[in-house]
Amino acid sequence: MDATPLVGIVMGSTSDMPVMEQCAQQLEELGVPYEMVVASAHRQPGRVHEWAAGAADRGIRVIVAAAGKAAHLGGVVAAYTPLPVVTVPMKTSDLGGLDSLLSMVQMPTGVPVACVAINGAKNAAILATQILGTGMPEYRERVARYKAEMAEG
Ligand code: RP5
Repeated sequence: MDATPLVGIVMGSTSDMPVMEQCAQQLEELGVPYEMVVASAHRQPGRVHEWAAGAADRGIRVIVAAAGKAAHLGGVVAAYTPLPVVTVPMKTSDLGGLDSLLSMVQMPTGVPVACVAINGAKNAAILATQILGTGMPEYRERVARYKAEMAEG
């Protein structure tokens, strides 16, 4: 998409990409411009800092952060930005994603993140669009249309 990205998707590893492509696909279907990067909180903390700290100034309005195992990415991103952060816990081979889920939701007071289901990449896209819709009526309309289509079955 050519328009300035409104949603920033960040994930901890290229191994998260097959799941997070579903988030990108859903944003495309809703007509939301996005950018997508791989940056690990543990392996590339400097890259995460730079990306998250500059996101708001680049025009990003909502961040979606996906990671697995000791999934600190969403929390670290939230530490560096005033933007809302929606996290996606990745399903893992050892603990089924419960490790990712608990790592994400148990944030300390003062630094909240939202969290969707394990591998809930599509829902992260819809929630991000709903957040955009609070201030941008065209996105509220698109979510309303999406819900109406779901109701029709
Ligand atoms: C996390 O560790 C990533 O988000 C990924 O879900 C998990 C495994 O990463 P790889 O070892 O596949 O790179 O940081």
